[in-house]
Amino acid sequence: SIDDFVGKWSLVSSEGFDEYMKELGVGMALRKMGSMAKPDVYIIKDGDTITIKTESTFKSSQLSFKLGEKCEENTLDGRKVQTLITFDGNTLIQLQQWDGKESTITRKIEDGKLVVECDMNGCKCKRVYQKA
Ligand code: DKA
Repeated sequence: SIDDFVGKWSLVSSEGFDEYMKELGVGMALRKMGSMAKPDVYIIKDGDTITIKTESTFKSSQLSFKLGEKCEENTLDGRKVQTLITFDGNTLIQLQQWDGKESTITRKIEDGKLVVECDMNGCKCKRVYQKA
C-alpha cells in the first residue's frame, strides 16, 4: 500500500543518472552536483495528499499532489512540468510533460528499499534508497 512508501529515505546507489540528466538536457555543472548529491527523500501522506520532498546539500524540491490529478511541478533542474502521478497497487508512476517532451519516474518498494527508476526517451536510470 501507499503507506509502505511513507518515511525518510536516503540514497544508497545510483546507476545511469548522468546519462538520464544528459537526456533531460541538464548542463554539465548541474549534472556534476547532481551526481555527487546523496539526497534524502521524505514521503509524507496527509489524507489524500501525498508530498515527496527531496533534500540535498545543493538543492531541494517539494511536490504535493493527489493521485490521478495533474499538477504543476518545478523540478530540481529547473523544468516547469505538468505532472500526473498514479498508483497501480504497488508502483507510483509519475508522468512529467513539458515542451512536447516527457519523462517517467516510477517508485516501488523492493526488499524494504525504495527503488526509483527514471526514463527519458528510453534512457533509464535506477536509484535505490534505504529507510533512514
Ligand atoms: C530521484 O528522486 C530522481 C529524481 C530525478 C531528478 C532529475 C533532475 C536532477 C537534476 C539535478 O532520485
